[in-house]
Amino acid sequence: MPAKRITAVAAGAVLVGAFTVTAPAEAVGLEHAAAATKACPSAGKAPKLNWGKPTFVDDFTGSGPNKNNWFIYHYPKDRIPRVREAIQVRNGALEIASGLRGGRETYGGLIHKQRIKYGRWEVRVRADRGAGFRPVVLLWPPEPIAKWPDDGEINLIEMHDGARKKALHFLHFGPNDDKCDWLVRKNFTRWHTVAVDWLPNRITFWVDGKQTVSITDRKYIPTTSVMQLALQNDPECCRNGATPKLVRMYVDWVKVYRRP
Ligand SMILES: [Ca+2]
Repeated sequence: MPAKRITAVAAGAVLVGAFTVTAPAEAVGLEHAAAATKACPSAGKAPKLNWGKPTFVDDFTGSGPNKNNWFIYHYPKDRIPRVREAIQVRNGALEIASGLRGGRETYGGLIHKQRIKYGRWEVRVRADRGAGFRPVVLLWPPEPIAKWPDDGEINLIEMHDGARKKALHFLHFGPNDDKCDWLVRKNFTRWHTVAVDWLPNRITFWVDGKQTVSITDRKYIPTTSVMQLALQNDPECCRNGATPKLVRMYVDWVKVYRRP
């Protein structure tokens, strides 16, 4: 994921990427815009687990996210301005509409309030085409109780490609921000279900019910903090003439499972 993502949780200022809300960032550097950093070795197929029933499900009905479950970012004065106006629920799906409001670029995101260590997260997601915007589904270690990048970050999917023809699974871990990513070639203007199983000895990514990659190298597996699911439509370099005023990311549903 790009190194300068800023967000917040109910607990207060938090850092997503490299900077906190309370300590505003320097330049927006959007690394890994196109190429894989490193493809960490896959450990082969993960054994099948029985995750049982989800401990949390949101089908996004009604007119807005349930605020008992979700914290909506609203930091209009930040260098990367995130605004609650970007968020709505419509036609049975969450929409995060990032783009031009009042002549400036604005972004949207929200984070699930449940903090879990190990589990499975499934998210049905798609996005509009639009260079300049990177819809992301990720697990984030909550500050101030956790520290980035030391406590890691697990990106189920990062849609870095404005054409939405490909996207990335992405891991960050350790004080040196070690990372690896894997390309997923799918048309993300259509619905896809992305998932991750996060266990102390293995991380497995899934797309549409099929394993895409599974790793067992402990170097890349966060083990030191709880995580929260975040849904964000983030900045990416750069808007072009074909980018619509607002670029939407859609989430049909979310399911969370505890470690069996
Ligand atoms: Ca739905």
